Amino acid sequence: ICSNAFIMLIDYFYKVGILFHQICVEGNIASGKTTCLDYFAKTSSIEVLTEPVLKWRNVRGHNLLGLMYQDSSRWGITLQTYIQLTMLDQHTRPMISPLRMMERSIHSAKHIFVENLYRSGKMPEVDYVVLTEWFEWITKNTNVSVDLIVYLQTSPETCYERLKNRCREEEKIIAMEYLEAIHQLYEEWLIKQTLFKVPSPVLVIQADNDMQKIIEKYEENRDRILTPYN
Ligand code: DCP
Repeated sequence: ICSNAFIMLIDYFYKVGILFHQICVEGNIASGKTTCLDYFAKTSSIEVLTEPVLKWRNVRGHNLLGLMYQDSSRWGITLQTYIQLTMLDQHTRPMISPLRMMERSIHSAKHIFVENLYRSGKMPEVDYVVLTEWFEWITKNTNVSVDLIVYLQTSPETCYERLKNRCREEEKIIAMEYLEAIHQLYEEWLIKQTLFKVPSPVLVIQADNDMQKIIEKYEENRDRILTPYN
């Protein structure tokens, strides 16, 4: 009985967001999010959830990411519906450590990527409205809260260079304009804060520099990132 009560108490704390510190790393495509997560995974005792890109590339044999880049007007809604599901799964997964860092969030999926498809005329209003209804239901009825956003701020040019170097097959088609559009939305959302409600405080890390300098910045900001209620 005692251990059941303890589990229920921890579950309650998790649901209301007490005791747990959930950090999301945000930034443009190829801004260095995975490297950031890997670094903190290696140098501290936190739980790290990387983005489920592998799932998006193989949903029962279908490559949704590839389809979206081939024809975003047709497949944008398909990919984003699935991404919303995988993000919901990540946010609501019971935490196995008091500190958790995850790559992106359900919030940026909606406010950046869905928004970009809609604004660029690649997603019809009807699809946008349905995804919005889903998103609003999820944010109202489940705990997808975030305690801190670490925003890796880069220039679109840097991301373009990194993207070319890493050569992910589906992404060969990505043009500079796409990275610029994503960058603008991130700046409006997290810096100007004029786009949508920001779900948590934001810590900005300049991530245009080489790896060594960026790691120095992670070290300088380690306490601010990993200490709850800072
Ligand atoms: N993507 C998308 N819609 C989303 C989230 C991501 O279309 N809601 C796409 C953009 C990329 C791919 O998925 O082509 C992987 O996304 P990320 O930029 O998040 O992952 P990276 O591995 O590129 O991040 P980084 O290089 O910063 O580690």
